[in-house]
Amino acid sequence: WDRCQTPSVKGINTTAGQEQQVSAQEKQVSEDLEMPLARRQTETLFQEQPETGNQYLEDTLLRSYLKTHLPPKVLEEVHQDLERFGNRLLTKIQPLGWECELNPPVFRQYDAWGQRVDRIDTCSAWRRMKEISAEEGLIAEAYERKYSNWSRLYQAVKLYLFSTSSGGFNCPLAMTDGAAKVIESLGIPGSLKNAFDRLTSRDPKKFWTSGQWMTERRGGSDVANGTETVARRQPDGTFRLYGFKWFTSAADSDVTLTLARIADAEGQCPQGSRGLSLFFLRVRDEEGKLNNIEVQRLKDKLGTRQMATAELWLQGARAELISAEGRGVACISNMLNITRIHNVIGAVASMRRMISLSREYARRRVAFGKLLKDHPLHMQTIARMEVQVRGAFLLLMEIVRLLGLAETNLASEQDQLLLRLLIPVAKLYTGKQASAVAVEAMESFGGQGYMEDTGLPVILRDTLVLSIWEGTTNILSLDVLRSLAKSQGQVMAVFLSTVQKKLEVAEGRAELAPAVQRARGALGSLTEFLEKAGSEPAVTMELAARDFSYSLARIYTGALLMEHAARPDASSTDTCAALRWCNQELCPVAAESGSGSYGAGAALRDSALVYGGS
Ligand code: UCC
Repeated sequence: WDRCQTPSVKGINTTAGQEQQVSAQEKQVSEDLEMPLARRQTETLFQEQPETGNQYLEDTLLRSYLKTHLPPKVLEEVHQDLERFGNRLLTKIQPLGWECELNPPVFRQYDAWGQRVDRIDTCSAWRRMKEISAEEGLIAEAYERKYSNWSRLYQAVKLYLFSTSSGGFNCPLAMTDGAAKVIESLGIPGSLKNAFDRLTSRDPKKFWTSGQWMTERRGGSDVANGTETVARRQPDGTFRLYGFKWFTSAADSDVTLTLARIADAEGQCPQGSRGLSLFFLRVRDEEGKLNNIEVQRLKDKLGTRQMATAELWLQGARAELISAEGRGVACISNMLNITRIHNVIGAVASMRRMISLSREYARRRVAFGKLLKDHPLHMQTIARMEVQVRGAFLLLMEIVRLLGLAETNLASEQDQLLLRLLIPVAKLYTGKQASAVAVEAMESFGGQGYMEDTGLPVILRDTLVLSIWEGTTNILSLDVLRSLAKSQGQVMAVFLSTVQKKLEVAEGRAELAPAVQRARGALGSLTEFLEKAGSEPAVTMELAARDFSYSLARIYTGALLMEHAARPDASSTDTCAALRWCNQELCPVAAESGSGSYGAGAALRDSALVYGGS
């Protein structure tokens, strides 16, 4: 919040008890009334500014999760580092994040003498974020594996704490992590060793970030048909790329991965998904000159304005083929799965930040003669958001726990299947949750929430992209179906048995019984739906994809909340969160199916509703 304070606004920095605050306010009001009118008009000290402290120390759910799951020795070290990092975020990094917002990147196409330069100038705070990312090991941690399978989770926790203070630097970090993952999954070929070392470096002077240039004019979601970029083979075995990339996030990155079609001797290119191959390229050379790339313009975005997103012409950019020919999509999906996890991190972090600010504001702001926190309806609203963020947080932890196991060869086949399924489920669900929570939390500040200089609209704008970036909700729902088809249904068997096991753990706690019962009912409805859908035309599953994915998200998250609430040292708050989560419709796909939303004629009826018709 500190970062959001403009010099013209005076905040009240009291930490005194609330009663004192109320009486201080009353005193202020009576003093105001005695003031000459002119002074009253210039006085700005009349709103309470919420203040949060060390994010790590204040996050009770995060701390209880780490205490429950990490081995004691790891916990001890991690705790110390996170407490230190929490202080650094509060005192140093948050103000830099705000500077990034105030000084967005500027594109300069020509220099003063008419030379084409295509420079993207970023502010010093943005460049400092890059150094901090290296110093803090925000990528390195996951690849050094100092804490074996727990390293990935630890990295995710640091990124979660960093996210809303990062001034948008979480975006290049997501893609950098994705690029490192792709290179690692290729066995770190010699030609990419230097790049891998730099992408995973703790040395700010060496550290590189990566882009992910997937989107072209004809294809944001439909990459297979929309990618027009052509790769021409050179005598030395490298390639030159020709094409137009329509959205390139963090275009100031050092390197990138991108897709293109390799032309044959006649200049013909294979079409479709199997015609795409994956390339690695340096964006600039040692002198900073672009690699036969022209920047057309920077995008004028609703949010993430701290970060340069550009339209780029590739005019013979020198690149290295890194996938097998025609295996570009399969190869880059390693990157997509990592950036989708980062998307989940961003979603949970945004929710947590907005709720923390809202909670603090309610401790200070007086309305109708009492603090907001003493208005039951206001508290109910924040409590509902708290249930959402708790569920999303546990889902995130589950995914990075599984990823950590997979990356250290400790994952069973079931763990791997579950991970493949839960990534799109979590990405699509938390993206939507975060947008809803950010809007609700903004409202909890009344008109203040709508004011630019409070910083709240920045968080809102930057949150709204999360359901679009890295695949929209519908595309991710179809990816959920892809994971089912590819595993020939095995993934569902693993899902069902894992939830069952968690429910068995929760059964030991009598107070969780209503939640267990509802989750069992939802599992039954889900199974019944799948059995029926198996004999329906394919369009049924396509129409059901989103509701089906929501059902998986709600059921699995409910099971995680119950599991957390069944720990020996669980609090009544943990139980309450699990019960409340499970009180919602856990299996919307079964409910909708019953009302004929996916059956014969449903698509025509939807179309008639949208466009009119009989
Ligand atoms: O939006 C962007 C901005 C970047 C900003 C980054 C910051 C984010 C972090 C935020 C932090 C706060 S970049 C562009 C984003 N674009 C997308 O996400 C693309 C969305 N479209 C899809 O995901 C589609 O589903 C496609 C492109 C993957 C569909 O392609 P295809 O070629 O039609 O799909 P196929 O034929 O089904 O899959 C080809 C292969 C198959 O493997 P094989 O051939 O062995 O059977 C699939 O199983 O790829 C495999 N595959 C996957 N494998 C496809 N998707 C996956 C997956 N998710 N995991 C594993």
